[in-house]
Amino acid sequence: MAVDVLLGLQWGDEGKGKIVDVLSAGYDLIARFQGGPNAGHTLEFDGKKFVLNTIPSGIFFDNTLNLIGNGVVIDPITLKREIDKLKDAGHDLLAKKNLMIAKKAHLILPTHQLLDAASEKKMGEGKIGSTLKGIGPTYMDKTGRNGLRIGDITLPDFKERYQKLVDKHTSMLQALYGEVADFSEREAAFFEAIDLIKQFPLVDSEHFVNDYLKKGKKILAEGAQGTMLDIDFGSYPFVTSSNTTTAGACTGLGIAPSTIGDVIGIFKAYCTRVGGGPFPTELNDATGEELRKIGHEFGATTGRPRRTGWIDLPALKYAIMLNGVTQMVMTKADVLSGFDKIYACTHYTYLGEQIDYMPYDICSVDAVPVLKEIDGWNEDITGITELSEIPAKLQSYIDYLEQELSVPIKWLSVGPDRKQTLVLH
Ligand code: 2SA
Ligand code: GDP
Ligand code: MG
Repeated sequence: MAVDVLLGLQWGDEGKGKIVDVLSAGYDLIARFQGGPNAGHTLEFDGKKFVLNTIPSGIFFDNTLNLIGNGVVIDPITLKREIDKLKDAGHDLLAKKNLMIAKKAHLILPTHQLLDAASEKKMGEGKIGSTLKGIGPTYMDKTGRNGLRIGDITLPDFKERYQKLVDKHTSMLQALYGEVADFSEREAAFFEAIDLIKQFPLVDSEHFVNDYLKKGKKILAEGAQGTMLDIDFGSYPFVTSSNTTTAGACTGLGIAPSTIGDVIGIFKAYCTRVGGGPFPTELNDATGEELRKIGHEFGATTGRPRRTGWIDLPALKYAIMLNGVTQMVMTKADVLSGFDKIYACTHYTYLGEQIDYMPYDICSVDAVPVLKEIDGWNEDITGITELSEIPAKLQSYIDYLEQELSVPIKWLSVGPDRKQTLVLH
C-alpha cells in the first residue's frame, strides 16, 4: 500500500479542502502534513459550508480517521474554536473519536503571533503579507530548537517550559520592536484550549501511520498552501515557512519517500495569490476584478482580497516537476464561463529573452508573461453531471492543458459543492 498525497500546485486556495472531502470516503486516514491555521480549507455539502484551518478535511466521514501530523504547527485557540464549531454543527469529534494529533507537532504561542505582527509591521511596504497567525516565528523556534510540542502539554513542568519560551519572546519583542502588546486574554484562552486538546489521542504519529500502512489501510496526505509558497522552492522570501511539496509529506508525517503513491496536484483554471510577492500573470484591471468577484476570491482565513490572474504554465510545470504529480484536478472552471477569451501564460520575457521556467531572481527582475489566447465558453457549467455536457471550448482548454503539462486532469470541479465534481478519466 502507498500514501497518496494531495497538494496545491499554485499559490494556495486551489480547492484542496473541497477535493479532499470528495475523495475522503475512499481513504481510511486523512493526514495533514504541514502549515497551520494560516490555511483555510473550505468544504460545502448539503447546503452547509465549513472552513477548516487545522483539522484535516476528511473529518465529515464516519469511517475515515484524521490526523494532524508532526509537520503541522498548532494554535490551540484556533483548534479549539474549530472543534467547538464542529460540535455545534453536530460533529462531536471527542465522541466520534476520529481526530488524532501528533505529539511532535509544534505549538503556536500567543507571543509567536505578536512576533509575526511586529515583524510584518517593521517591514512596512516590503512585508511578506503573512496571515499573522504566528506561522513563521513558530517554525523558527522549531528549527532553532526552542519550540514546544503537543507532547509537552502533558508534562508536569509544561507551564514552566511555556513561561521560559514566552520570556524569551517578550525580551525579543522589547529589544527588536520596543513594545510588547498585552496578550493576557489570549494566554488564558491558550490554556483553556490546551485542556481540551489533552482529551484527544496524542500519538506517535510516525508509528501510527506506518503501522496503518502495513495493515493495508488507505492514507491520503493533505497539503496546505501551495507549491509556489514552499519555503525552498517558492518565490522566497514571499513564501510560507514549511515545505508544501510532496517532500513535506515525508517529513511532516514520518513516511519514507518509497511509500508515496499517487500525487494529486490541484490547480485553478486561472490563478490567485494572497499576500506579497511576484505574480507574473496578475491582472490589475477590470478583468482581474471580475475574476475576484465571480470566483469569490477572498482569503478563507483572513478575508483579504486575493490577487487574480491567468493560468501560469511555467509555474505549473515547475510544481509538477517538484512534486512528481501523477494526476491533476482542475477547479473553478465555472468561474471562467462567460469570458469571451481566456489566456494561458506559456513563457516569460525575462531580461529580453523568452524563458519557460521561473527565474531565480523573480522577486527583483520582472518576468513578463507571454500569453496564448484561448476561446472561452459561455455555458453555465455549475449544474453539469455528465462528461457529454462539458462545453466543447472547455474541453479544448482541458485537452490543451493536459498536452502542455503531460499529466492527466482526472477531476474537474465546477462549483464549491461536493457534488459539483466530475471524473474525467
Ligand atoms: P504565513 O502566514 O506566514 O504562512 O504567510 C506567508 C505567505 O503564505 C501565504 N499564505 C497563504 N496563501 C493562500 N492561502 C492561505 N490560506 C488562507 C486562505 C489565506 C487567507 O485559505 O485563503 O485567508 O488570507 C495562505 N496561508 C498563508 C500568505 O498570504 C503569505 O504570502
Ligand atoms: P483551499 O485552501 O485549497 O482548500 O481552498 P480555499 O477553501 O481557501 O479556497 C477555495 C474556494 O473556492 C472556496 O471558497 C471553495 O468553496 C471554492 N471552490 C472550490 N472548488 C470550486 C469550484 O470548482 N468552483 C467554484 N466556483 N468554487 C470552488
Ligand atoms: Mg485556503
